[in-house]
Amino acid sequence: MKEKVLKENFDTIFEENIQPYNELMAYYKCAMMEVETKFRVLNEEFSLQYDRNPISAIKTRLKTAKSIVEKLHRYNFPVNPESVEENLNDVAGVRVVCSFEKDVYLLAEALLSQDDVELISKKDYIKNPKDNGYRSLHLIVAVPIYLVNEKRTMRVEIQLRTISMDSWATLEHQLRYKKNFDFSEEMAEELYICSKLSAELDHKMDKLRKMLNV
Ligand code: 0O2
Repeated sequence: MKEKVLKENFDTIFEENIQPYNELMAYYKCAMMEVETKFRVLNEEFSLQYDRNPISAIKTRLKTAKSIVEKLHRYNFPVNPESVEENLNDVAGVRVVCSFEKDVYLLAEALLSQDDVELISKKDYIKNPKDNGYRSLHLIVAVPIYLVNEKRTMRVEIQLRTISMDSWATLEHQLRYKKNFDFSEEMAEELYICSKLSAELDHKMDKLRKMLNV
């Protein structure tokens, strides 16, 4: 039954509302590109200032229609393009992998100080890691995109993390996916210990950064 309802809504979003849905996805893609460019510009400027790159990698992703529909269902929101825009913050995602923990905060601050970037919400899982050990700085921002005849404001989810936070999260995600969310207590404990080691690595690398004054 649940499968059937999901499929019907999936068809609705795809077949009856294909045009507005496609348009909305194009707007999210533009917003994602805007945010990515802002980070690339900051990286250029910072690399001149500090003679090193604060950004190691930038990854972008648009949520698939399937996971959009699943999320709307999970929170009992209506399944239509208006509801996507009103209720979901993470359709467009930008992940910024930084060299050092300090860079995470420098970049977040620099982005948020731009007058066309509005902060909607912030979750600091670096200062307050999740119970499983997950660390990252999450921002939801609203940015303008300029179309031929209008200006629209779109929300983008930004995840900023260090290389070591990123490798922990990537591997944890892979393992969780394989185990279908069902970690034994022992495995969860091992992963937690790994996250502590990853935090220690960040702190040691940061000490070296400070010693070199970069
Ligand atoms: P994907 O495919 O990366 O997008 P919700 O968005 O409803 O799940 P909330 O509280 O708004 O809930 O989300 P939160 O905690 O800010 O984090 C959402 C995203 O952060 C996740 O997106 C992951 O990308 C990442 N994340 C959060 N917790 C963990 C974790 O424990 N391990 C890993 N590896 N990543 C995490 P999605 O939608 O799950 O997936």
